[in-house]
Amino acid sequence: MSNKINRLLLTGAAGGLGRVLRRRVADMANIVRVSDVAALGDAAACEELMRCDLGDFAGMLALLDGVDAVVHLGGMSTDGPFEPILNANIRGAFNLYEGARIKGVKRIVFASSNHVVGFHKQTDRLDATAATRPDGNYGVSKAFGESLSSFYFDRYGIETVCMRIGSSFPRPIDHRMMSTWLSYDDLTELIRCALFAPTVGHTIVYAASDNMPSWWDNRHAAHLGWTPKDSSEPFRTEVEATVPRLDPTDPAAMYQGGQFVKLGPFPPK
Ligand code: NAI
Ligand code: 15L
Repeated sequence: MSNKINRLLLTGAAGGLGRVLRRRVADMANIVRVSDVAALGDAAACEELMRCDLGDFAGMLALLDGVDAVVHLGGMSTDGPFEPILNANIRGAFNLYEGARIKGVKRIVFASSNHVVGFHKQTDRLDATAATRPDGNYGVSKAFGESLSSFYFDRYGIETVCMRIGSSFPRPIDHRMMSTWLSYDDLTELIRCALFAPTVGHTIVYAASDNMPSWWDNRHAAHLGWTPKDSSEPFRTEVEATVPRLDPTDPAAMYQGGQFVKLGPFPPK
């Protein structure tokens, strides 16, 4: 990839990260096509707005028309009943990759999640070869997206960087986030690396700032050239003084997925 994309599609642009990244990806492309099923507000000078449900294949084909690369944030972002996750995350991922194949899109940056490996212990240190151990319907749907993107690379050469995002919020607010926090600046630079590294193939990267203790090892993503600059450490005193510690036998304290490992079941209605 050169140093500016012509048309970049940002899905999930009305969400928490989408609203932050809309401004931050503006210097990465000549045109940013911003999309969501929800309202998107006013278009900035470089933006095209397109409302679309990720589960609608015809809508997806229109969304991908003329697009060179995608930052895919759209979808259900927490655990819950299967149907909405099926539509947004599973059918939505299929529509995106099949649409990308048809429309000739060459690279996708996929917002995966730490919940793909949520049932590994917090004492484990994982690299990209670790077995997936999803902690709910949501984690399973993100594992599907990772698997689908691997297939579309091997079969059709569409490159993907799967960002297993930890917790990307303004600041870490609990003990678990001391390990999982990802600052907005580090996320922005990871997306830049994922879009512009010469070759990414199919890469899995743990998207966390330079936190201690670290649960994740990015040796297999070194070719991205991404080095997180921020750390949860400056927030430690405040978190330790204000947030009670969980009992160490609480599954939320034992497993990387935290409270997600205790959610559900979600029986069909
Ligand atoms: P969010 O829930 O605030 O935003 C997701 C957006 O996707 C929303 O604007 C929603 O309207 C849109 N969406 C949902 N279903 C849709 C559908 N069927 N069609 C079109 N759009 C749909 O989530 P957030 O925090 O901004 O996260 C963005 C992405 O990053 C998500 O995919 C999430 O799973 C992933 N992620 C975020 C983490 C974080 O710490 N914020 C951690 C790990 C992963
Ligand atoms: C996620 O995957 C969610 O999208 C986000 O809302 C947080 O819950 C995050 O994981 C986390 O694990 O902190």
